[in-house]
Amino acid sequence: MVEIDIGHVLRPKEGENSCGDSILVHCFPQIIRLAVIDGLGHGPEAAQAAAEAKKTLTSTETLGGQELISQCHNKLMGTRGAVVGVVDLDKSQNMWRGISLGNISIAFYGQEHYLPATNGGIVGYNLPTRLVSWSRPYSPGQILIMHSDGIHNLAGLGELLAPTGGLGKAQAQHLAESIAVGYGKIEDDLAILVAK
Ligand SMILES: [Mn+2]
Repeated sequence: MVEIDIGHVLRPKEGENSCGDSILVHCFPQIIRLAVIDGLGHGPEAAQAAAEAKKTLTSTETLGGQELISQCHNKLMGTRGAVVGVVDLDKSQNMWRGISLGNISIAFYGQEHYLPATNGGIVGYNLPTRLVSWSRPYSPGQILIMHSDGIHNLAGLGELLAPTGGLGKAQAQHLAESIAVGYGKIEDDLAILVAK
């Protein structure tokens, strides 16, 4: 049985009340959908684009990959647009499936380091004609980290998160908070999601 521990941190840039970044954790019957969204720019209009993307991502379990992103793209037209990273954990098949556009980082740490392929483009603004998605078997011990560009490059994190590293055994929420404090940019909205 798949059991994952999820933690996340979301906060606006300094001096802003509404956050243009957004985080989604949604349990469908078969899949757990995780997403990090960065609405373009900052403030209420960015937040509105992110909210629209979040609404679409929770509206369908059966659509995935390119079709799901295309649906988001249609719904976000007329908004600021957003960059989006979506990862589904399929509990019946023990598989991760993901797709991402733009500046959303997705990486697996733990026993092995894996960086899924990503795509260019902005949801609601310009979508590549062909989008690359990926899949990967689920196994205990994996640490999935997804974040917006409100987090600096996580160089060196792999060693800390290795089974023998200092943070490898930490709870997901503790990891998300430690990374937000250590690597977050105060001049940008910030979203980080950790699943392990
Ligand atoms: Mn940003």
